[in-house]
Amino acid sequence: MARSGRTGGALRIGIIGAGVMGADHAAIFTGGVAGAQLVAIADADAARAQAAGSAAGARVFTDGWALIADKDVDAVLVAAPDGLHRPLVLACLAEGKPVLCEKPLAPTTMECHEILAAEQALGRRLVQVGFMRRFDPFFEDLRATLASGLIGAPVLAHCAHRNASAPGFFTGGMSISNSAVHEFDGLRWLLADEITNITVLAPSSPRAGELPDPLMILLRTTRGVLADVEVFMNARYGYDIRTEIVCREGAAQLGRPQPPVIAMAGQQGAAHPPDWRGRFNEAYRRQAQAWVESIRFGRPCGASAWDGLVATLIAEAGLRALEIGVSVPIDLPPRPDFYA
Ligand code: ISE
Repeated sequence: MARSGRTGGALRIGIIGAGVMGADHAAIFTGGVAGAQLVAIADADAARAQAAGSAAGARVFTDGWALIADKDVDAVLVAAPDGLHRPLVLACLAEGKPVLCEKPLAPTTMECHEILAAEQALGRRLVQVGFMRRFDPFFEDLRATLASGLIGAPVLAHCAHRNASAPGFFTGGMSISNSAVHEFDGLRWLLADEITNITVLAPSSPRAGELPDPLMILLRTTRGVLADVEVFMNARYGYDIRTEIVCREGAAQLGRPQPPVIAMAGQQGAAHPPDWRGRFNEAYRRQAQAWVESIRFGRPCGASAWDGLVATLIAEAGLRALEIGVSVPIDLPPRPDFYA
C-alpha cells in the first residue's frame, strides 16, 4: 500500500459522513490514533464535512465514491446513513481498501449477502463492522469473566438499551435494525453462542408509521440461554445501557463508567449521559486504534461482515416476530470457512 510522505507512512484514513457519528470518528482520529492520519472527509454538506475535518487538515469531498477512489486514501470509515452502507462498502472492496462500516452492515440480509460475496470473491478480509462494544473495557471484562468459567454456565441475560430520545434520522424499524442490533451482536459475542429464536412484544400501540416504543425482545440461544432485551428509544432521562448475565454459580452485572455522585438540594444522584457518545467514547477510540493496527499487521479484528450479516438477520426476524406476534426461528446459513 503506497503511502504519501505527508503522513510519514501513517495509514491515510477517509471518513464518509460528517453527521453525529462521522464527526465523532473524525474527532477521535484528530485527537490521535497511533499509525493513522485523517486525510479526507466526505459529506453531501461540504460545510459540515469542513467543520468535522478542519482540525486534522482533511480534504473535503462532497462525493463518498470519489473519496473511496482517491489514491491518497488507504482505508475508509463509513458513517453514512444505513441505506448507503452496501454501495459504499462494495465500492471500498472494488478498490481493495479496508473499510470500517458503522452498524448495521446493511439494513437487509440481501444487501449483507452481497457484501459477503464480494469480500469472499476478493479473497481478503477487508470489512469490519462498527460493533464498538467489543472494544469497551467493561464489556471485555464481562466477556473474560464468563469465558473463565468462574461463575459457571450462563442461563439468563437481562439487557436494557435506553436512549433519551430516538435520533432524528430514525424511521420505521430502526429501533430494531439500528439499536437492538448492538444487543444481538453483544450477546453473541459475550456468550460465544448463537441466537436461535426471537419474540418481540410491545406494551403500547405505535404512532402511524413507527414501531411501538418501548419493545421487549426475548431471545433463546443454541445452549438454551434465555435473554430479555428492553429497547426504549424515548426513555427521556438519558442514555442507559444495562447487561446482566446470570450463570449457574453466580451473576455478572456490567459496570458503567461512574460519574460523580452529586448531593444537592436535598437529593443525591449521578448524571446519565445524554447519548451513546458519553457512554462509549473509550470503546470508539479503542475500536479505531484496533482497526488501524489490524490493517497494519494484516490481522482482522472486531465484528466481521459475517457478524454484520447475523445481526441484520436477527433484526429482520425480529421485525417479522413483532408483526406476527409469535416467536420466529433464526435460520442461519452455514458460516463460510472464510469467516472462521
Ligand atoms: C444509535 O444510532 C447508535 O449508533 C448507538 O450506538 C445506539 O446505542 C443507539 O441506540 C442508536 O440510536
